[in-house]
Amino acid sequence: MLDLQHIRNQFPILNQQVNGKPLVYFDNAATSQKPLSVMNSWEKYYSEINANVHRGIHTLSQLATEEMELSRRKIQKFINAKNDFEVIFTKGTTEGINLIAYSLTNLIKENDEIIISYLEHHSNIVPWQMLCERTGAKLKVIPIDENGILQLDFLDKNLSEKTKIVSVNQVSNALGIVNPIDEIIAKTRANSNAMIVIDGAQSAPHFKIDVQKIDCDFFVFSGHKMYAPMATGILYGKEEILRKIQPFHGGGEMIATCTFEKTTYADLPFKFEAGTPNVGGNIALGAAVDFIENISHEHLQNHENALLDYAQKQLLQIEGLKIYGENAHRTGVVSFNLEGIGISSDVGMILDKLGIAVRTGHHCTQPIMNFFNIAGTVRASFAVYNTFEEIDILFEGVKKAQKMLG
Ligand code: 7TS
Repeated sequence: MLDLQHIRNQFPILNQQVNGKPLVYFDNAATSQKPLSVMNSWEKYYSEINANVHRGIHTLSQLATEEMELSRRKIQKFINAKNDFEVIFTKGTTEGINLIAYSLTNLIKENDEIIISYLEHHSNIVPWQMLCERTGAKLKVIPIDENGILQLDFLDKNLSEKTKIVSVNQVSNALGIVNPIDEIIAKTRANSNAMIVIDGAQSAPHFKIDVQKIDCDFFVFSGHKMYAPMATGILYGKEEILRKIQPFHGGGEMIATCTFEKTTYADLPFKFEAGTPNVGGNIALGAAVDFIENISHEHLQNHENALLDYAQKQLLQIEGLKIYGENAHRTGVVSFNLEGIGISSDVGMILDKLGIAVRTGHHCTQPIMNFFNIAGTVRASFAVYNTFEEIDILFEGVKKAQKMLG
């Protein structure tokens, strides 16, 4: 069993009043709160170690380098990458996907095809559109049904030797739907030579990730959604492909030799890590991995699934409340609207007055909102420190909002 009070004690931010009410933080899909161990790791780095990495022979620089590389190895184990140099520090999922899309430019030609899905966050749409603009490639989109479930027969009809990239998320941020990436990857491997990119922004905080078992070519996620500081993230890439593709940013640290005539690039992972990295953040991301592993994925997931089941059961008692993706396999998110209340932020504002933090609007997934013909939803998203009592507070809050706005 999870010792919830012990866990909550590690998140001092939760222990406060907002608008005169105890804070109920249900905006974890946007960013999670940070435990003391992560904050202590950050503080220790800046108060005892701070120095630039990979470039100094002095003691602090070596210490900073050791700590950051230790964190890289923790993350390697966390996602079961074969090699630590396949783990590249980024500032988040957005940067990771942009890096891949840019670095693949030379391998993509006119009329090649890139497949994404209807459930993607804008950051798994726009970088591919930009790649299409640079190269003349075409973007294709796996459709969804009214439950938000991906229609995979689309892949049977559309995968071909023209398909060069398939990029999908493992969990949808707007609806919480868990996508069948095993099936998507199996179909892709069987019917094309496409590279497979998995956006794990909403899965890495919840699931055990095994990139070798998944057999993806790239896996990207954000540290700040899994208890680590802002502007941290990871791009995993298979060695063979990382060696083949061009760097994203040019500059310090990513070169082997540099003359005005020609520059050769550093080995992995440094080829993709130009400039001074977020050393303190990258080290604290290792502390966030420790935090999750100390709880264990099993406990974390059991608790989060129980929260979701309870939230859904409670909210569905409210007449006129519609949950999007209600019948799909979901994790961590409940996304809903109240009949007759078209502006989700009106509900969000009332909930805020009650101390409840939810996200409202399109959640950077406008195509999903267009599909359902809505401007946005109210989204409550859960983390390991959330409680059933907090869901009761949400339930009462939504009923109150309905009364006030109805
Ligand atoms: N992909 C998915 C599936 C996401 O949920 C997000 C962020 C991103 C990519 C981008 O991550 P970033 O860390 O680079 O910003 N999603 C959300 C959200 O749902 N609310 O705020 C940010």
